[in-house]
Amino acid sequence: MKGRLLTQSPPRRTGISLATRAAAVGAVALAVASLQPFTAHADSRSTRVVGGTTAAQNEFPFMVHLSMGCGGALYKKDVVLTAAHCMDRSGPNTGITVTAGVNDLTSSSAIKVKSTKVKVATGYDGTGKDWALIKLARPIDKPTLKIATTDRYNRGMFTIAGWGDTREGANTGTTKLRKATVPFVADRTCKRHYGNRLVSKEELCAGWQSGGIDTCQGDSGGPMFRKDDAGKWIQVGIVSWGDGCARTGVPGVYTEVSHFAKDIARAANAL
Ligand code: 4AZ
Repeated sequence: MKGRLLTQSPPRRTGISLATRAAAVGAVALAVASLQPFTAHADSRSTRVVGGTTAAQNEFPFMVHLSMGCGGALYKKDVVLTAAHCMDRSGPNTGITVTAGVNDLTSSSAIKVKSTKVKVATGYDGTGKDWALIKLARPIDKPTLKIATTDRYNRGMFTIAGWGDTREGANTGTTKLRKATVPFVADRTCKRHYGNRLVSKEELCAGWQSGGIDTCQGDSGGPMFRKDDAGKWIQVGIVSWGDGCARTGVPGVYTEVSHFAKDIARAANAL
């Protein structure tokens, strides 16, 4: 068991929900309040926020669940991109079971594949650089999720998905994959709450000023994504941390994937 959201506080983080939680399965908090973005997003709210709904089967076919209670996304057919804080260390690792191909983790049609190796971001120490790759024992025949290689998609509305808690402190996770929509929050705005705990070059924030919709414990490692200009899903974030879940004025913090895109590509080729 590992992970900031699961069992341990990382060095220098003081986030409440990161503190001392027992293992739980990921999810999306969805107490739906009156939604307001931190900055004007005009009409987006009624039409795009579907906060806290169950995802449709095959809606996010790149989405995977990890046995220690984290999420992830298929970066290659045999490589999962997740959060460093969900992993113990780099090296051989046959102890992770990756579940794919289903919304319902209890489904008998779930594809389950073991890990063979883990690569944690070089220099990861609990602050920033929260990404890791898992090599799988065999490829999974599902679509991969491409990652953002420039910052052009670090804006707008994002989809979050996971099997984590549906409210802060629940510690249960969910059996069925849930999804929600959250708007980008600028670093400067995010720092109103987090101050210099936010590593702004390496992290990006998302959430509604009014709270109510967010990732939560057990969603860690899962992707935050949006459509690119061609209408294809593209990953912009990795669920990383936050102070609690879905609190008013407290965005979720995500690894800024575009900042690490080259490192991730290199590491995947070397896995
Ligand atoms: C966690 O503990 C966690 N609200 C994940 C995301 C957020 C907070 C906590 C963001 O895994």
